[in-house]
Amino acid sequence: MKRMLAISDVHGKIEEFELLLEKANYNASRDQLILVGDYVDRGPDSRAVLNRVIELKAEGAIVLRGNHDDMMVAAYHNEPGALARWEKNGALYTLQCYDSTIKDMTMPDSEAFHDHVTFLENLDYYYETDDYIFVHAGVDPKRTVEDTDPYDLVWIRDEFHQNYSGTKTVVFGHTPTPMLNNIYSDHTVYFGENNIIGIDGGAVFGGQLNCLELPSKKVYSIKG
Ligand SMILES: [Mn+2]
Repeated sequence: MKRMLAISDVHGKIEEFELLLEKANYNASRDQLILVGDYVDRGPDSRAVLNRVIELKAEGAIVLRGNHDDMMVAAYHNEPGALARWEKNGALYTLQCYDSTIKDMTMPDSEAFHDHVTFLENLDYYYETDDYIFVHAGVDPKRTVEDTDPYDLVWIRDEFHQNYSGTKTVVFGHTPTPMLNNIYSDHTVYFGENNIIGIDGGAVFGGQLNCLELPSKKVYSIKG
């Protein structure tokens, strides 16, 4: 049986991402890598992360969407309010990876940017196996994952964390684990009693990038 390796919320941290794949000894022919969204914003090189994620997908990784990825797609298509919302969430660093002269929220006139948006908008929101659901933020606890609004799949927090009661284990990112562990300095993976596993170690906020190995529940991590 293949190892499953789940990583979330890379947020432009290309160096830490590469180190983590190495530390977990990731091998595309032996392992199933599952990336749980939020490749862009806040960190130093979202463009490099997306280039790497595109390669990893071509080699067999399952690549899911996060709320930051969704915000980038919505801003590109000039949806109402999307630009202001994305700006508040660290977008300027992302835009400057494509055009270093950008000082406001101008969309880069760049083929790479266009290609990356196209890549992101074609990603799935969740991946389900017999035992697990992988999703960026969580599921609506009153619904099945397939009936959960995509908005909730990438944004939900407490309602899911507190009320999920399904039999499949949900592996998610989005909410940094200090908030789940209820200890400000604890960036380790959160194993909830209600079959939920939070893996976002808040690397971009001075925490760590985590990789959860399944079914062993072993964790690899790199300091952010
Ligand atoms: Mn997120």
